Amino acid sequence: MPLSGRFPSLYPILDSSFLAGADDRPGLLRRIVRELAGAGVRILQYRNKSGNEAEILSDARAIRAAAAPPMLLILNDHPALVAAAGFDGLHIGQTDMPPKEARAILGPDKILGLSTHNETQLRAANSEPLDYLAIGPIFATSTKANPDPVVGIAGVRLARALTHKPLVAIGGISLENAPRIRAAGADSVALISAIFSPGKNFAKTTADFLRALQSYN
Ligand code: TZP
Ligand code: MG
Repeated sequence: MPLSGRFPSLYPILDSSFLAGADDRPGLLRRIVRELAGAGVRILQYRNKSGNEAEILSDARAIRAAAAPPMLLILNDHPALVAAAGFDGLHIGQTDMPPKEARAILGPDKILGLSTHNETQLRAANSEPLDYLAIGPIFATSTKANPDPVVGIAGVRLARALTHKPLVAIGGISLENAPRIRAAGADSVALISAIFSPGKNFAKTTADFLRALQSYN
């Protein structure tokens, strides 16, 4: 579990749907990683809900090739590909394999995170071999298919009271609401559409978020 020091306050998640139709997919991945790293991002998740293993591995390797430490790279959903991609960890959800099984595949040195959506799941996750917990959706989101009910800022406060593990808030997070979420006790905010939407400047957007969150660092 190589998470040392404070969990990075900003956790961008690159969903593969953002890459659809790109003329130069590895080139776009390279540009994204370099712009985020240049802005100060220290953790990035790659999430692909539709591609086959070959596509996921190829994207992940392009991301790995462009990213230098200290940026931590987390793969969504595919424990068996983490080592092959040279990634630092895995993120799983409630319908994926149990954390202990994922940990057995990853070994002790990789980061493992789990999505939770309510008090029961948070309490259960506390005693699992997990390096961080995500809670959400905090606000309404159109990024995730069939999202659980929103938990709001009160859900962040409750989650903070229930776990000592690093806590990542996700779902509908914007530049405007991010500071309130951190103030409610989340260590980090995870973002998909706030960063990865057509026409966004990745470097500027992430720098704006890091600035908005910096009083909490
Ligand atoms: N899990 C809970 S909400 C969500 C996921 C993957 C989607 C977050 O996307 P956005 O665009 O930041 O609301
Ligand atoms: Mg999953």
